[in-house]
Amino acid sequence: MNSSLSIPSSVALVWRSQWHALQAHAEQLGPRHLSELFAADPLRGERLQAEAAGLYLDYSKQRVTDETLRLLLELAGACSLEERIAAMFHGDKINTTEDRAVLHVALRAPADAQFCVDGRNIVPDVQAVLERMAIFAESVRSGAWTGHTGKRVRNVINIGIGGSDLGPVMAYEALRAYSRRDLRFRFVSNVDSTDFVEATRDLDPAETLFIVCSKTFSTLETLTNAHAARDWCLQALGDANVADRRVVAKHFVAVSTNADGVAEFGIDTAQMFGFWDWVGGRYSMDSAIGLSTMLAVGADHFRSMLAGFYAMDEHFRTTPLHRNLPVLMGLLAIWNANFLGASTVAVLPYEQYLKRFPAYLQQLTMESNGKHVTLNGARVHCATGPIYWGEPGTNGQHSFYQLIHQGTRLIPCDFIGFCQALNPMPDQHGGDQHDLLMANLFAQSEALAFGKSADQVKAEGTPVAQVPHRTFEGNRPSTTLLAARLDPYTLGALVALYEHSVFVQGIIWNIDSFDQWGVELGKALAKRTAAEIASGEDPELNHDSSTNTLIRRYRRQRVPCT
Ligand code: G6Q
Repeated sequence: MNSSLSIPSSVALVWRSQWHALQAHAEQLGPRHLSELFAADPLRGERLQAEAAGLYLDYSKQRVTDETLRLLLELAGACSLEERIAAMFHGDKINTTEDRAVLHVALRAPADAQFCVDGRNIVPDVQAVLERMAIFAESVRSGAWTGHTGKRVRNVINIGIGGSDLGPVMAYEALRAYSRRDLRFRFVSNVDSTDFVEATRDLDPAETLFIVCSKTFSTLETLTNAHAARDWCLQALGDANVADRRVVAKHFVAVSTNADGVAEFGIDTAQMFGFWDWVGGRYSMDSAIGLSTMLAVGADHFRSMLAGFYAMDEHFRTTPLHRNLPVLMGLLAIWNANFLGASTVAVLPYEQYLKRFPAYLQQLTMESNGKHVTLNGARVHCATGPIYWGEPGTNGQHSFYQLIHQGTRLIPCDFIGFCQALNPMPDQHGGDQHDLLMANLFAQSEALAFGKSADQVKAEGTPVAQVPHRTFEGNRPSTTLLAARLDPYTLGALVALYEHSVFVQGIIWNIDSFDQWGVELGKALAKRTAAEIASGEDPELNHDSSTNTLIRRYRRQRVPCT
């Protein structure tokens, strides 16, 4: 059953030969420019595309030929990609280091689907939580749910960090156009108290609801902020005659897998929305962790987002690899990272509502694939997990695009655009502002691919000394994702596309894309250092000399709060 747990040596051998074939192919292809590839195949832009769940993927501006794709697909075959996709959907424990199934796909499956963990269908549990979320969301949105003093909720603050924050804040921003404008949403994640203070300073506690999101309910930042929130509420609303828990009951709900931790904090578990250990934090925005999203956009839009996720899941599960969007995106990422030497990917959404999408993707991609050992515990043979970063267009064009166009590094780009504006506006010339936005997207990917030759620059009458400075080599690869409109369905499909693309890359590298021991390390280290900083006595410090000196210096200059 667990075909996914390690690569049998016969497969590893085939894999190695495919890898070498790709290396040889990359050397051969090296000198060929995208201009040449397009000239040789006038239909390239129409051919190298795929479409699913409302997303159109144009990968013709990637530096690939049909042979590249054939070899990449062979590599995928050698890695048993299809079997491993099946293993994930089957509920096999493919997160081997944590001995867990990886079933975020069950979160968006229809009610009559079946996903089993340890022989038990988990879909009814998922649906039950969704139902409870919908009832709660409706009661808040309608004003039926009131705070301790009887005022209706006007402010919702999500407290969480990492996977319990980045998904919710990204989704809220992305779907703002569909959100209730009479509800204010804020997100507190950082243990820096400024985050909490700034998020609450202009709010009335009597109108504020906190959603404490923590899978483990033991994360330092989240518990610290949750305690600060409780104090903030009780200071304003606590009453000697009323037990604090009655205030907490009206102003706090929790999302967690840890019922004991939630109860210990003082939130009645009847006000807890559960999820499960087979949902990784960074794959959880469509679980109860998305409660703030549902409060903002309502249960119907949330369901529509789940439908978009599901459409992409089904596409990923059933479509032949050569037409499969996440597979193509994943394999192209491998090609760029391992055979063309790119160490980063720029994500460039031409949609202001997606302004937090690059930050969200940073966690999804880098926490998943920033690994240096294989499933078998051996050191990986090649670069893994490229660095994801980005900004919405057109802002980035006026800052870092310079380096992408004319720098010395190869930076593959993912352009994301929509055919319809959510806030259409004419420009000052009577045109359409959205057309300007999209013209920029198309022009950028074109300029990156084809550049501007020295001859073209000279022909414009440019002084000779300036010609090298104004020349653009081009041959910078990019992918363009185009959809009709940013709506909940499309957002779901887009996120699922990247989730599965990350999975595909992890399979090729044979790493565990679903653990995060690097994050766990940080959680443990900070606890020890915090105790040393707070110590009344001069603590005995046993770190390295740099860390010891920094802690001592900090202890001398800090002004403890009273
Ligand atoms: C995500 C990671 C990590 C996690 C946070 C918060 O995949 O595991 O980012 O989401 O550390 O953890 P809790 O939800 O347990 O507070």
